[in-house]
Amino acid sequence: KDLYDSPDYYLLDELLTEEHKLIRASVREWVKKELSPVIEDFAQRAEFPRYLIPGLAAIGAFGPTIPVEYGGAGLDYTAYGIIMQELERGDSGIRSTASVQGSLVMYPIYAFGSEEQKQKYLPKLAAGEMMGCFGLTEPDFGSNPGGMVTSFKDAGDYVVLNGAKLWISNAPFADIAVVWAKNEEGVVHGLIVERGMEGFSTPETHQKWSLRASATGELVFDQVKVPKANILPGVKGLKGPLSCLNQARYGIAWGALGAAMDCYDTALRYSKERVQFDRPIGGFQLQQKKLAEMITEITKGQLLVWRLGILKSENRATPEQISMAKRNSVEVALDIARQARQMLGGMGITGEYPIMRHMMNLESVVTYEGTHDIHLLITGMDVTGFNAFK
Ligand code: TGC
Ligand code: FAD
Repeated sequence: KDLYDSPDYYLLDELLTEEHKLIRASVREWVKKELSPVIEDFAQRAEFPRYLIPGLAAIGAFGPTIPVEYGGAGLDYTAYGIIMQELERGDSGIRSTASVQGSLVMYPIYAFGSEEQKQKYLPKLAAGEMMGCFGLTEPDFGSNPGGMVTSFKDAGDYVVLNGAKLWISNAPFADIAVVWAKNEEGVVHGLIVERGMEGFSTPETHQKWSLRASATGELVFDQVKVPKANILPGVKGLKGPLSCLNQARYGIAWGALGAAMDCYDTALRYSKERVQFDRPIGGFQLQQKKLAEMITEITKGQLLVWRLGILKSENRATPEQISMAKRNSVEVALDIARQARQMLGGMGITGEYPIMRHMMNLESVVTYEGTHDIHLLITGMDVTGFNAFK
């Protein structure tokens, strides 16, 4: 069996189009040839493999649902999900880079930008000639972004931006940042801040045990003059950044299952090869229980995201449905990573196998884009009508 086949216990391939399968094959091939051979070393060294950016662009990982006229591929959301799944089978950090670029930078420019902004940024972002990051979280406002203190003041042709963002994926190398900040009336707006603007810096965050092959940093704004032409005209209020999160959370719902599949495939293979007490460990009931539960949860998750993809392509997916899928997939993936790691015994803690890396990565995935708890509260509020956040 090919190492890169995905589990398909319920014959879900029959629900995909030929185009979906072709896209999957090409991303899978890229991951197999370009990413998997090097990712462990980059993760161990805590370095982002920047040289892979043109390859990611070439397989259409940046903004696949953005229309062709702006450099995207105009694909449906199932295709987008499949791309994220295959990338995260390789590494959550690399999927993060693609999520941020497509869902959190290209999407807001496409959905809320002026025609000039779309023409100026989108084709370059799609081609990976320009990289972006998304600044919402602040040191004192993570789950509660509405409390943000980063703000800007009107100064004629430009605004003056002050404040700081923390935990920003791609920040250390990004050419532009889509930053969410409050105006003098306390209303949230999106601004495109460009590297090189005076007073704008992006210090890197070090010593992460998770997403080590992804670059994370801060965005610091000290009296940055941002031209008014860089403000996204099409949205105001917290729904601006939150609607970008719907896009990225959707991709993570598929992506985390990719990490889960890689852990499952690895543990399954190992269970057939590793002999203890004169038989393959896969013959012991305790190990079979783990594998049986893994494939059950992967299959349930696949069905959930497949249906969500259809709803999303029809513009009918609610943010609450997306929250449920993001939360479920990441929980499933983390549980599978932990079980799979145990199945490999001592080998499970080494970089010889991808499981421990996935497991550590998933600790970020369960936290960013809305924590596990926040998504539970979103579902809780949806079904009861009571807001338990505040
Ligand atoms: P609330 O009063 O509920 O809502 C404010 C306005 O926003 C609207 N809204 C949404 N719109 C679109 N999509 C959604 N998912 C939306 N959720 C809410 C809402 O209708 C309202 O609109 P309007 O017109 O009435 O003003 O806001 P709240 O302050 O009570 O917060 C709600 C809460 C807690 C659910 C929200 O703040 C939240 O989701 N918090 C989690 C924060 C989060 O997810 N941060 C992620 C940062 S980015 C990131 O992690 C990138 S990782 C990238 C990577 O590497 O992959
Ligand atoms: P907090 O909000 O302080 O939460 C701490 C704990 O309290 C959590 O367990 C949370 O679930 C719980 N909690 C909070 N509120 C409630 C409540 N009402 N009820 C019950 N429990 C609650 N952000 C960006 O803007 N852009 C990025 O590119 C980005 N990339 C990231 C990359 C990495 C590697 C990481 C780790 C984070 C990234 N983030 C990014 C930030 C991420 O979105 C936040 O970490 C996340 O939203 C949680 O915020 P916080 O860390 O401040 O935790």
